[in-house]
Amino acid sequence: MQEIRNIAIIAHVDHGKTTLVDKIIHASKIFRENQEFGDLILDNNDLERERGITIVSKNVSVRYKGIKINIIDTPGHADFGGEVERVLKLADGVILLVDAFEGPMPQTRFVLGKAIDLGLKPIVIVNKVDKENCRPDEVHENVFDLMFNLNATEDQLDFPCLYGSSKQGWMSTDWKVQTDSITPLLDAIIEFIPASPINEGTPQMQITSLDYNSFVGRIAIGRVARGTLKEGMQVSLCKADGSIKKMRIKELQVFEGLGRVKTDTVGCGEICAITGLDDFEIGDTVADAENPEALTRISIDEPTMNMLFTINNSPFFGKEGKFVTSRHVRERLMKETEKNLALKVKQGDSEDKFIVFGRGILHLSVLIETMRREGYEFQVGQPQVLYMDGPNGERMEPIETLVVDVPEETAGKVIELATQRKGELLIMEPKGDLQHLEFNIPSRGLIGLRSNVLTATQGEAIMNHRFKSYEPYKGVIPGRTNGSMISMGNGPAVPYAIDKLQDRGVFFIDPGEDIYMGMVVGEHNRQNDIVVNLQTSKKLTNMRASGSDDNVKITPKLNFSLEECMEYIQKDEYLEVTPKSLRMRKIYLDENERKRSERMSETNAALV
Ligand SMILES: Nc1nc2c(ncn2[C@@H]2O[C@H](COP(=O)(O)OP(=O)(O)OP(=O)(O)O)[C@@H](O)[C@H]2O)c(=O)[nH]1
Ligand SMILES: [Mg+2]
Repeated sequence: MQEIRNIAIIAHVDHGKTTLVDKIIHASKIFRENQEFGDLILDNNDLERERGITIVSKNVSVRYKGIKINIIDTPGHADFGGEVERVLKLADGVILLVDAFEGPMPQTRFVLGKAIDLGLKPIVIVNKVDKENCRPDEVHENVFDLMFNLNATEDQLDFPCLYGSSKQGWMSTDWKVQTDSITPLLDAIIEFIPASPINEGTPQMQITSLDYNSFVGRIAIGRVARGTLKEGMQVSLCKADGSIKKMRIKELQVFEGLGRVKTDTVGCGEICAITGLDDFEIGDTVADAENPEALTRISIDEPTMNMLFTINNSPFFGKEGKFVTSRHVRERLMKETEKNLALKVKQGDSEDKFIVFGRGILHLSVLIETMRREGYEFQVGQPQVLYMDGPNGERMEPIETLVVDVPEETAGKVIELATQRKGELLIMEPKGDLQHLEFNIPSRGLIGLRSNVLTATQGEAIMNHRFKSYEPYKGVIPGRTNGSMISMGNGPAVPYAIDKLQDRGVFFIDPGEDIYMGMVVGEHNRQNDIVVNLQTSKKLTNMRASGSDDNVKITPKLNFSLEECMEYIQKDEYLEVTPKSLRMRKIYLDENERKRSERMSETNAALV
């Protein structure tokens, strides 16, 4: 039987996982002359390419010295951490990549902790040693300390360590001795990662991820934990509620190179894809037809944030989107929950409102961006963190670890900003020529913090955070300090009118852009909201205009990304999302209605 090594590559975001997998695939060409590879880009969906991050984990497979190595590339961003936890179930060992300058970061700690708890053997790679100012030996030591603190076993602490550059395509046991290939890594995998165990008995496979193909429908992916699976075989599907369904395996595939190939038998230890199973969920076990035994279900991280999704009811409704009704939005959201496990959807207080729960801003923004690219048009509300009741009925809120690496001169400003938002400074130490700061901070406080920190540090700060735990409520955090400029009327914004209001704040719209009453067109430089008239043209007078009047100089608009808009909007505002535009608006477009609703909530507050 084919000897197999199943290995997952884990790391903090951007430490070079996907680049390394790329290089492994390229190197494997040398070992199998007849295989054809194009220029490989593993981050293959549009959003992944544009953002340069991995969103969903992917499997590839190479052969080296007669052994099949299944490699799982995982996402490094904290919002997709649940994905990593799941796919670690497919692996017998992990490659932990750590940036030779940055060292272990919050997500390194999280993914490594999970791998250690699962008893997986790690190989450590100190990556990016080609970078100037890197500190590989120190980083190696930091990794050891981290593992020790995470209660690694003797065997895990005795990890092999390689140094190298994924980008330049080399690995070595000594960072000062550059090699010309990544074969030292492949050798280490074969030597140190245990072969996938062969368990005899009736078949068992837990479904850990899924794929979709319009010809065959949903495809279940997992590792055979016991026995053998065969094409055409009758199996039982053990579901979450304890029920068991009989079904038949239509087709089996295993991973080979960048794709999958059809096969008739899959032995124990191999990762495979099954078609023909319908109505399965991630976590279900494919088991023996006669004597089904379910494997322990995978626990998924609970959401920490939610957002209202609703149909677009702005005056521009239906102008730019293809799918606009509440039925469209509902069906799309429900479909997403099938594969996006950390995501939950609940019906809101009316037919056209949905509360979507996720793991963070990026988790939700990837969904929003995907939907708008598919042609959906809808609105979202201000992101809300999820509170919980503590053991004594007290209010508990999500707290995160925030890490900021920043040039020394601006460290003070970052500390000030974080402290204003109830951040608690835990660590402050030099790291190369940067200051390394670590805080505990409420998730609430993080919303909108990134843009403030980047402004305060001229874009020099590197900021990362990850959920830590629920802790007692830390008290009120002051919100955005600036009010909104709100359009009074409908129609294109007249350049002259914008020009006249430039000293009142910054605009989010271009001159001539079509706007509507109640739309947020800019940020007021004071705390309160103001209503502005952008449809007025210059008054015609008998006085001769001085020449300069006609050459209106308008500061370019402030262009917010989707995440910036999500973090910017206030409680009484919506973000209108269409395939073409992002517009911020007041929930009540009419000023009088806004005032009435404000008075109502004040009265309610007074009554409580
Ligand atoms: N200098 C240097 N840059 C590298 C090296 N490896 C990767 N990079 C760069 O680091 C960036 C991130 O690389 P990726 O391979 O996408 O990182 P990743 O770990 O897959 O990131 P996520 O999937 O988002 O967690 C890219 O710009 C790479 O070119 C390296 O060895 N040296
Ligand atoms: Mg990646």
